[in-house]
Amino acid sequence: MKICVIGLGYIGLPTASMFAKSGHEVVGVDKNEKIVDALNLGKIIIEEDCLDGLVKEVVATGRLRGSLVPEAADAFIIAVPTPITEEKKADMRYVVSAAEDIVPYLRKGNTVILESTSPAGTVDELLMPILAKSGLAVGSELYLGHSPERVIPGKILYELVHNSRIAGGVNRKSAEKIADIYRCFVEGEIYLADARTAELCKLAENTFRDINIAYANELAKICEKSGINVWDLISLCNKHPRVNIHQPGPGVGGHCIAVDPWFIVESDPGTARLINQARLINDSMPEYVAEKIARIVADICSPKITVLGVTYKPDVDDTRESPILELIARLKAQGYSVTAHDPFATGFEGDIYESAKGGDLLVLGVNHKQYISLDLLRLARLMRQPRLLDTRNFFERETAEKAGFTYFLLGQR
Ligand code: SAJ
Repeated sequence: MKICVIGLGYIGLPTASMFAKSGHEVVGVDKNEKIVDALNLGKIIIEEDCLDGLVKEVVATGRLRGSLVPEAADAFIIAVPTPITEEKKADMRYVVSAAEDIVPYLRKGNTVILESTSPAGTVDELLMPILAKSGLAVGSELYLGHSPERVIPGKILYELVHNSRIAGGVNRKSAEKIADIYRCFVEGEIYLADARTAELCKLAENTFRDINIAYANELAKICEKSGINVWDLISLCNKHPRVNIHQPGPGVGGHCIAVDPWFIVESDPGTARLINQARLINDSMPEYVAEKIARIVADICSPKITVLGVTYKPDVDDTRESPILELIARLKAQGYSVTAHDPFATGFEGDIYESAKGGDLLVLGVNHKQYISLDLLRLARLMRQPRLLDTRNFFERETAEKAGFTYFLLGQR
């Protein structure tokens, strides 16, 4: 089978590579020349576990190549971004453009699959009219549907294979065609559904996580007022066989959980009140942490702050919607001198010990694994006022205090 994957980002590229590894001929299409050129050299410009080796292998076999424009194929997979506008509405322009771009190449018997996370109704109301311009009857001559990705950055290749998947079609035949296409590498179950259910399913999964995290963040605020340690509280609550409260933190970032719930709110704002509130609670966290920092350094003249971690979560290079970047912007706006370090994010790789020298507060924003080996004793000695705010319950209070830090924890007074 020849498969054309439109969009070579965090989802499109791994998916294209898995199809190629399974023996299909795959053309990866992207408008970004840098991505296409790198791909044709067997290289990648994003960080994802084991992806570089896989891409190198499938490009070397000739099964995957990059192109700036689509080509005729048996199946087309659209995996382009669906960002959010300032007004918290889904920006569907990349999906529209990808769909328009493939119309001239569509042939009878082709399958078109939308993978990009999209508001419910996108396939039926947005894609179908565009693809119908091919002259093919959608559902009988052209199969169409939505099969959302569910993979977690950092473990994308493992989860592509092992997670279950939903194949949502505009009709049963389309859903079956979609399921058949993914079966070459998906070892999890593939469940058939209609396209609209598949679309909302993806949004509802990420919204579940957003609401759960909002609950944890709200508990953190309650605990800070009442002298309870929220991390101990949640850990004890989670001993209950039917309770699984997520972790609080400085906010929810990334291109999925911080965005997708808004797609539900957008389509039914009057009803989606809990979903809306959860988003607001999670979005309030950078400001909440900035206020806590202001209290911690209130007695220091011209405080110097070093932030550890700027990505949206640990051990990835992605800074999209990162709450830490927002926190840093707020701290700078408050007039503090702020430096930031991150081992993965471009432009933040400097020396932590150098940045902390003469500083007053270290803020652990992202719990990257490699921060475990930080020499806290050395850091404390280098600083003017060794204070540490841990937003992730990453360090042990006792260890930090022994090293000479005054330790502050998000979710505890
Ligand atoms: N976070 C918390 N507390 C937690 C868990 C996460 O504050 O207990 C924060 C993280 O620090 C991060 C944000 O939430 O800023 C999102 O991180 P994540 O690890 O929860 O999720 P993503 O965005 O990397 O991936 C999610 C996953 N969805 C679910 O787990 C329901 C993944 O399976 C989806 O495929 C992905 O979104 C996507 O592409 O939609």
